[in-house]
Amino acid sequence: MLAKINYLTSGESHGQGLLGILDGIPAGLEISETEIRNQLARRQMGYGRGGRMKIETDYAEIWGGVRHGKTLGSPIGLVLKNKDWENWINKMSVEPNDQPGKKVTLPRPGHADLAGLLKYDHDDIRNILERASARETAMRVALGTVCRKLLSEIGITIGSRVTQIHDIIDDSIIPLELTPEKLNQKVDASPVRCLNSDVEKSMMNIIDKAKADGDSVGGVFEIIATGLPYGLGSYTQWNKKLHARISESIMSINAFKGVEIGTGFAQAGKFGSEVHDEIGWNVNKFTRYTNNSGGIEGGMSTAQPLLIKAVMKPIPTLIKPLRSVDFNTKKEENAHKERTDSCAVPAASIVAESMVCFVLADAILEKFGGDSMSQLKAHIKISGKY
Ligand code: EPS
Repeated sequence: MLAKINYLTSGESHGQGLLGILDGIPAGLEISETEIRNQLARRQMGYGRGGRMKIETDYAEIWGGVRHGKTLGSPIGLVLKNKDWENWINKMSVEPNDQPGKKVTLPRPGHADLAGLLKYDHDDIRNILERASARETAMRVALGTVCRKLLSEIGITIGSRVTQIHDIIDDSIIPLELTPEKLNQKVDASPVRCLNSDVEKSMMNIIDKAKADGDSVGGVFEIIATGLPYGLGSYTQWNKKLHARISESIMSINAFKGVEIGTGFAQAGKFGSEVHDEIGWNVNKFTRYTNNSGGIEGGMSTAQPLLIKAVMKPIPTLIKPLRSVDFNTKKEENAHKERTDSCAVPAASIVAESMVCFVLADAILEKFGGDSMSQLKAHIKISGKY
C-alpha cells in the first residue's frame, strides 16, 4: 500500500509500448530522460537474457509533469515505445484484422496462462501472457527512477547484488566501505551482478547449462538502502508497517516467491539473545552492534541500513516444455514455448530496487510531507532523526 504516491502502468509486451503515470511527487525535483534511460539500461542487462533485449533500447519519453528539467507537482506521464511492435502489428493490433495470428492454447505450468484464461473467459493465451510478461517492469523502473532521484536528494541511496543463481551461492558479505552506489558500480560490471568473480563464473556456467537444456533458473538477490532516518512506517496499524509495505511491493514483481528482511529465515534457528541488535551510544547518537533486523524494528526504520533479500523462481517459459493440456481439445500436449530468458535474476534485482524506491519515497512523503522539494527538505531538517 502506498500512502502518498500513486502509480499505474498500461501496455502489452508486444503492443505499441508501455504507459506510466506517477502522481504525488513534489514540485522542484530535477529529473531527465537520460537519468531514466540509465536505469532502464541497467534492467536490460544480465547474462541469460533472451533475444528481446537485443531488439530493444528502452527509452521513456516524459510526456507530462516536468517542465524545464524539474517536476511541476502534477502527475508525471511516461511513454516507452516497443521497438518489437513493428513485428507484431497484425497480431497485436487494436482494430480487428484478417491476420490475427494462431491462438495459443497450451498453458505453461507456473505461468499466468491457465488461471488467466479461466478468469477472463479468453480462449487465447496471448490475451493473458502479453500483460503477464515481465516486459511491464520496464515502466516500473522508469517511474521508479523519479522516486530514486527524490531519495538521492535527501541522502538515501539504494543498491543490490545477486547472491544466488540456481544452486550457486555467493555467501560473501558486502564490505562496509561499499556504499549502495559503489556496490552498483561494481556489480553492474558483472554479467550476473555478482560481487565475487569466482562465483560469477559458476553462475554463468549454470545459466549456460539451463539454456542448453531448454530450461531456466531463478535465484536470490540482496538489496541495501542507506541514509534512512528513524521512523519510516509505523507499528500503529497493519498496513503502515514498513517491512509489510516493502514485501508487498517486491512480491508484486513477476515470478517472485519470497522476501526476507535482515537475517529473516535464519532467525528461526537462533535464540533471541543471538538475533536482537544490541544498542549503544556514540557521542550524539544511538548505535547498533549488529543489524540482524535489517534496519526495521516494529515496522519502522531504525536509521540502520535497510537489508532485504528476495527470491525469484525460474521463468516458466521452457524451451523444453512441461506437460500440459490443450485448452480447447483437452488433449495432453507439451506446453506452449516462445522466445524467453533462461535467467532474469540480474534484471529483476533492478526492478526490485525500483520497487523499494516507490515504498521509501512514499514513506518519506508520508512522514515529512511537502508540496515542493524545498518544503520536504526543510521538514526533514527540522524533524528528521538519524
Ligand atoms: C521482457 C520482455 C519479454 C521477455 C521477458 C521479459 O520479451 P519477449 O516475450 O518478446 O521475448 O524477454 O519476459 C519473460 C520471459 C516472461 O516470461 O515474462 C522484458 O522486457 O524484460
